[in-house]
Amino acid sequence: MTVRIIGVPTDYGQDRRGVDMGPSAIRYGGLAEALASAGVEAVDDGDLAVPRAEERDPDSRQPSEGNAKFLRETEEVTTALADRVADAVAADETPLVLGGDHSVAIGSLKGSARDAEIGAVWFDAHGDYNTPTTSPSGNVHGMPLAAALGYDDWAGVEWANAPGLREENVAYVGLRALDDTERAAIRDSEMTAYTMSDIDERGITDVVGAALSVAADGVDGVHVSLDMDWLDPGIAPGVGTPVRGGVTYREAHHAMELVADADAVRSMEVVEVNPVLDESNETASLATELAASAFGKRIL
Ligand code: 5AB
Ligand code: MN
Ligand code: MN
Ligand code: MN
Repeated sequence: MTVRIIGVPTDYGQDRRGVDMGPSAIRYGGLAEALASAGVEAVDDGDLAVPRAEERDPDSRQPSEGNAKFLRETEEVTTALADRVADAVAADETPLVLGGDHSVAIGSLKGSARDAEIGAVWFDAHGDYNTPTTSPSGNVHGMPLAAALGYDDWAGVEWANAPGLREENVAYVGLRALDDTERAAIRDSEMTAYTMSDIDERGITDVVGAALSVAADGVDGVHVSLDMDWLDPGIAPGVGTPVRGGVTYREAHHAMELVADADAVRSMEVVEVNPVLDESNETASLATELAASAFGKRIL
């Protein structure tokens, strides 16, 4: 297997500056060595060019697009990313996208779903199912799944949709912080949602196995989206929107080992690492370990 690393140093999707340094921190945290230890060949494409936020206006949005900030920039970045992801998949490689904030998922999903049907497993504390109208913050990192699925008024924003992804093939793992409108929308949707309570009750093995089955059912491959705030902030402090009560170090590794075992990964992203908020780069280096597990690293 060849893994194609694509860095996306963007923070247009959220307010906590610093997440744009994520790709650099993850590489510094030992990504190349971690992937080598998993026995995969990795090719690093470097970073996408992202315009500097200081020169851009957060209000550069169109009225029809509600409160979403930096939508033009997000379109620019995710459209370029989608091409890079689609090229990697077409070359029989597995793209590994390094965020940046979670808005990059719009590009990963579009690229992975180009001329294909895909599913997605969303490892996150959050639902990321807001729209420019329902979002309490206006931050696009809280909206990428709704954008890709064309939910509600995102449907009018054609560039963000990934037609090859259907709600029926999306599974959340580890939810614990939802906005009220978002909760209602997820309940109404055809997505499968496993919360932290489900993990408490059924265990990580059962929940992740079920999520992978939902995502892989009848599709060409699965996109794995790993938001580092999925983990407990005690072990992953370097994120912009930490929420107590996340998965443990062992649960996270085991989940990624199950991802590798499922042998269905078409594309993957690791997002929301913010080195400015991190402690000794531990969140970034944990991200590299989890990527290695997802690509097949084993203890023995
Ligand atoms: B993340 C919140 N729901 O929409 C919003 O880290 C938080 O990509 C979103 O999961 C968190 O602003 C987005 C309050
Ligand atoms: Mn999150
Ligand atoms: Mn997220
Ligand atoms: Mn976040």
